[in-house]
Amino acid sequence: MAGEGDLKLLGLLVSPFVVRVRMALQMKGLSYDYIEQDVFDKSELLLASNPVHKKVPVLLHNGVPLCESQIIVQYIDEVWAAAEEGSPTILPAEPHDRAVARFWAAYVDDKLFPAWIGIIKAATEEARAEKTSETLAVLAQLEVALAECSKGKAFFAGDAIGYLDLAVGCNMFWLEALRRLFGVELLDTGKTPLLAAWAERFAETETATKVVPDADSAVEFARKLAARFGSASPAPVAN
Ligand SMILES: N[C@@H](CCC(=O)N[C@@H](CS)C(=O)NCC(=O)O)C(=O)O
Repeated sequence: MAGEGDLKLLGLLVSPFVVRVRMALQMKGLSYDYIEQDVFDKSELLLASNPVHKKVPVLLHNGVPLCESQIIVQYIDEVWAAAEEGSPTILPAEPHDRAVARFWAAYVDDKLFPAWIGIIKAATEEARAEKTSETLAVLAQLEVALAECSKGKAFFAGDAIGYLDLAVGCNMFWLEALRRLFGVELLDTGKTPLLAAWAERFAETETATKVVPDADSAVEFARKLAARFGSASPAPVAN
């Protein structure tokens, strides 16, 4: 697409936060240079671009860094708002719907990510079971949010994916990785039928198929993380 200026994304392929931003860039049809980072040995560019948190993603727009995935997605949506014909909007048009989408996206980052990453980092099987229950409780809450936000349509945002779909959806390949690693069934068609069906539809969207990495790469990264955190050994891998 013409006119976007120079875009560079500092990322980590398996980071849900990076996947979120890549999905937003994909939705807007923006091209960018992707620069993979080693989060265990941070580059000078990353440290200089995100001196406060020192985390990925960082979007460099004409050399100016933007940090925090939700803020970056909102920035992308604002800067390239209907800039090109046919480019979708990511946040809802109505202020109340925008506020609700932001509320649940904040909930996802506050509750869902810490719960499922805790399954990997758990030092004991008891701690892992606790984090599994915590993840299931958050997903049950998101089942209610999906029913309310979608109003019976296919996605949180309605007929097409939007802000909250990206916020939740970027975590889904990790839930599959956790199933393969620990045998935990987190997306249960019995317990959260709407969310399970939504996750299948989301995975089939062009945005997800173009951007979301394979769960195997998350499995591999999780093994590295578990070794670093001295976590309890993973159960035999379930395929
Ligand atoms: N709230 C941040 C979270 C970003 C984040 O946690 N990134 C991780 C990778 S998934 C990272 O860079 N970790 C490096 C570190 O913690 O030192 C966002 O939404 O962008």
